[in-house]
Amino acid sequence: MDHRIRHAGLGAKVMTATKAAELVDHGMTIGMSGFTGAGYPKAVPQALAARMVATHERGESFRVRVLTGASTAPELDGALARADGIDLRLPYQSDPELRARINRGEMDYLDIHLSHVAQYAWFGFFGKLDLAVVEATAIMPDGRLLPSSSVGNNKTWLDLADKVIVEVNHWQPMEMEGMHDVYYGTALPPNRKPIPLLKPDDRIGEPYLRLDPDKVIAVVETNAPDRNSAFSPPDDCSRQIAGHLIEFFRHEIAKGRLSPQLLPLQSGVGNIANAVLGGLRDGGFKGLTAFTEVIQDGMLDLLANDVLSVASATSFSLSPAGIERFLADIEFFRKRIILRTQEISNHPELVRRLGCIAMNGMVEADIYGNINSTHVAGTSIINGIGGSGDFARNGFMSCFLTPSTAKNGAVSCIVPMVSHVDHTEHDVAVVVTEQGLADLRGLSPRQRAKVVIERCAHPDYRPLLQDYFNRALHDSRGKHTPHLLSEALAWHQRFLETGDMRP
Ligand code: 0RQ
Repeated sequence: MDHRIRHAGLGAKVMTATKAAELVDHGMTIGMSGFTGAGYPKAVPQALAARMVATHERGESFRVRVLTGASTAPELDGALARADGIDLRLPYQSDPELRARINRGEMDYLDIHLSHVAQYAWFGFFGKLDLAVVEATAIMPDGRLLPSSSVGNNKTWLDLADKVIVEVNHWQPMEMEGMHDVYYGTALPPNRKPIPLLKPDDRIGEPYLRLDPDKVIAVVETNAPDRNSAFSPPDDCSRQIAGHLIEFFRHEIAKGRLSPQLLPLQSGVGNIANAVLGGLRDGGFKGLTAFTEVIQDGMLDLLANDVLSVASATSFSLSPAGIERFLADIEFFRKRIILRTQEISNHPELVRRLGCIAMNGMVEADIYGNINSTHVAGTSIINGIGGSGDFARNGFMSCFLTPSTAKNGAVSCIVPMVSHVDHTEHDVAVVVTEQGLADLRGLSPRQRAKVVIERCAHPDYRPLLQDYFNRALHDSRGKHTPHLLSEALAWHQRFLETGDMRP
């Protein structure tokens, strides 16, 4: 028996992905592993997609409902979307093929807070979970799973599903053993108890996922890397955004509102987030912690340089260079990284208790501080809200970051009214662009509009925003949040009609 499948009964269930995919039926609701391109099943979804295509060619339907942790990769979301095999998908996604189908209205997509997914599944809000397809690094002698590069919602899928397919991926390093912390103390209302986590590095659970071996209908072996998307080095704009934020942190330390160790950091994905992390390193910060969702390259760097002492998350999202670095020093990183279920990594109770500093990208902000993180022109989704809302509402302070313009200047990311709201004005403390930083704490709507326009808008759009605001101050019927309703969304309409927000 292979050393990674140490349970005799489960060793007897090893089969090919094609055979395993034959056990999946049309109409099933399936919980799959995977979070930001890490730890997703690599073989069964592709075999399933092939079956779907063949079934559709016979004129029969074959579609399933797919629940994951967050985004996956071409082998899962891409393959199933191309096969027209997804009826409903939730939550966060980032696959171009899947996104195109969602935006053409060919399938349903449910964009919900990442911390809500597990509890909604337990509440029964998604119906019965027929099947779990979960990647693991190994199967332990007692049948428990050594998780792989993400934990996500795997605990919930394994507990709730009627049947389970395990993919054991030989590419995932065995040295990750001991890095995970799976908490089994969550109960349902009204029987919930406080979660006993007081510091980002507290371990409150077990390093393995429990699994009832009798539910397992197939074990499939793979040897395939995670998505591992490359990062481009931070550009000037990202570095300027990072610079404004770090200057602001220093100001807050000087004012005594933050200590030199700041508070546990939550950092979104992407190049701006990486630039902020790089800025903290270059700025001489030490002894910081992270309580976040995703460990990306910048976090490894901070851990290696002792800027960060510990990082708690639910998943990796590393570039090929980041993976090499992680593997080369895995003993070091295992002591400093804790991977938890996403209901714990993003838990509102913990985010509030620890006082996380939330830093996330956005699509656009309006002059009053409402944030759109997900939609272009109000109707086409990009990725989804992810965990940004879990941290924005509950953290110590919520910062949203974006270049001031998009599409080569044809779009202003500061607008009179956002075309879609993910984070309301009540959840937003700080807005940052390369132009500057708007500190919205304690400001009324009219005060906020003034600083957002002055500090964050691009000079091409600043006079237009100022003109809108001045006229709204004069002509708006209500003067608390002044708007010209017939004009508030006109910039988006102009972009749709002319490809440019400027008149
Ligand atoms: O599209 O590539 O076609 O040109 O949006 O924008 O500038 O590459 O920025 O990669 O940081 O993503 C909000 C999408 C930003 C991300 C978002 C277009 C732009 C480009 C991407 P193109 P950039 P980023 C942790 C927390 C929500 C989830 C979250 C996100 C594309 O940060 O998904 O925060 N956030 N999770 O051209 C039209 C505008 C635009 C615009 C940008 N105003 N109008 N298009 N774009 N601004 C992670 C998890 O939760 C898992």
